[in-house]
Amino acid sequence: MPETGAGAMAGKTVLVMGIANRWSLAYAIAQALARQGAELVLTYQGERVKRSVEDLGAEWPATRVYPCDVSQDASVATFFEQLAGDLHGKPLAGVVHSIAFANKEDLERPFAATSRAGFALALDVSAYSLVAVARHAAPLMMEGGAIVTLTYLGATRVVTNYNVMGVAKAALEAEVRYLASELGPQGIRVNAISAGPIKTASARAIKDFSSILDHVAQRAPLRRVTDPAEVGDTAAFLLSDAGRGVTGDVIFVDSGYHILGI
Ligand code: 0WD
Repeated sequence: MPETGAGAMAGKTVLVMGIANRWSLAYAIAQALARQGAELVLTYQGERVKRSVEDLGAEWPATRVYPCDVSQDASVATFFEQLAGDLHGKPLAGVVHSIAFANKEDLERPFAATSRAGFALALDVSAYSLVAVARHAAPLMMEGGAIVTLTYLGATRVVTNYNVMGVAKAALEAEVRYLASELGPQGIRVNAISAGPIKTASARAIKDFSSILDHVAQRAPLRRVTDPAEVGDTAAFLLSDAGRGVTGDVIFVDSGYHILGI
């Protein structure tokens, strides 16, 4: 059943990066955007997920799908060149960056054991990629718009086993502020959504992830874990005109868990 219709995003083109499968947060965001009438551009990392992203994209009419591996400068440059050509001068209104990666062993062993290479890889894919994407996307956002990335509480608090990914998310959140300051004069807003823990392929790489889910369900003010659709709706809000006054910020969509002390 196609989820399109006139809505807050009607006539707007939004790039969504980071769908791997139907459990991906990027997929929930794409669904929310499509429901509000956005035309979607999806990217996939490589051949491993190509089919799955193409199949998911086929649910929405006029969706364009391209490969883009954010760890490769040439892949990022080629993708944005192709996109610019295919849009024929139509502006890009929004970008969703929903991408992260760290070696599994770095999410299991003591943080102090993180290797130089593992640190560089996690920061490159999970944090630097937003800088590269914003640099290429901004010239296509001629009428302004919004960029949204995904972060987690582990950026500012110690979350067991989140380790180097917490450091990458801290860098990502700082990037949100620097990019918001730099791109604001062009009418481009930049924000992060700090999502509560959700069972996705990436999350399963974190050791003892299910005990984190149980803890949140028992303790969060709303006494439940985060539903991906809640993240989707908040992203759609930030990308729409309704979010026009919000930039450089981290919005928590986590059942309120982050307010808790003891
Ligand atoms: O609990 C969670 N699931 C939370 C996730 C809580 C708070 C934040 N997040 C964040 C993640 O850190 C990430 O930034 O949300 C974002 C999306 O993650 P996800 O939806 O939980 O996980 P997943 O479905 O795995 O999507 C992440 C995708 C990769 O998936 P796989 O499973 O194939 O590694 O990031 C993509 C890839 O599709 N990705 C890349 N894309 C382009 N180039 C690259 C790359 N080099 N590396 C990973």
